[in-house]
Amino acid sequence: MRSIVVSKYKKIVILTGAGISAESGISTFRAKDGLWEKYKLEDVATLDGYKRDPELVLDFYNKRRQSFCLGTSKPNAAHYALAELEEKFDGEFLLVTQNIDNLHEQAGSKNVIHMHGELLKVRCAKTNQVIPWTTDLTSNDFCTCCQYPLPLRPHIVWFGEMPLGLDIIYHHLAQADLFIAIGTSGTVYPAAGFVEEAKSVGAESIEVNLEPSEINSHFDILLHGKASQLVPELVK
Ligand code: BJW
Repeated sequence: MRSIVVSKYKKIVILTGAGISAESGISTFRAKDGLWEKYKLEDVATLDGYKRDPELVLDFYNKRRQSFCLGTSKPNAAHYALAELEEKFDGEFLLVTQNIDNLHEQAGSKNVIHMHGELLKVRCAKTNQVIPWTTDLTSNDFCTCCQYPLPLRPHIVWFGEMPLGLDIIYHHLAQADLFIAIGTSGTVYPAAGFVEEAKSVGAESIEVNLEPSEINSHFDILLHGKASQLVPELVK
């Protein structure tokens, strides 16, 4: 496989999804043995689900916080290759991840937007004040920013909620000359629409995924296989 000539580009936007962390031992969502086979999406990834059964939702995120961020999950070669690319690239570089783990940061990436939130943060349901958080979250944990404290909720973007950092993301997409999507099925919007935004301003687009995504026809170049092998080869 030929690698990209990085010096050809001035503004790179990279989008990552669950597939980039799969080889670090983190389950994806839509695989046969993925998270949505074990949990009902509407129970654990919606505000209604959280209101119905907060304990179930807190437990879902507590377990994942312990194992992905504070446990044995470590970045793989794809995470490290993106951190090295950012380090050596002279132009503007933005890494947008849909993942809530911190493996990009552990690998050394700097300019990262977690558009679906982060496991290592919680927020006040009333003021949206965000607080770093490393322990289990319980329904007895209250924020201290309100006059009448409310329970803290996971800092996660559930279905029907507005993803984070969209202004910055669309600003970068509007100027991008290279867009790469890695390890994402292309089923969840608005992230699945980013490739069309980038293409509309003439950016080159590359998909790196185990299999063709739902939106593969929008990409100029398709690379199908494991991220840990393809990403280091692509950006070396
Ligand atoms: C490998 C690999 C290896 C494996 N190497 N690859 C109808 C039409 C359009 C939109 C909507 C609609 N109805 C509702 C909507 C909106 C909705 C939506 O998109 N729904 C769809 C299901 C249709 N979206 C929202 O509600 C979002 N908010 C929103 O739209 O706000 C309004 C708005 C309006 C206008 C502009 C902007 C905004 C919020 C979405 C929140 C998503 N939340 C979740 C859960 C929270 C986080 C968590 O608990 O972890 O985020 S859902 C889940 O899916 C998670 C992920 O970030 C997200 C994406 O999944 P991802 O990363 O693609 O994972 P998979 O498993 O699907 O795919 C992994 C891929 O990797 C596979 O293809 C594998 O092959 C591959 N792979 N191993 C390389 N080793």
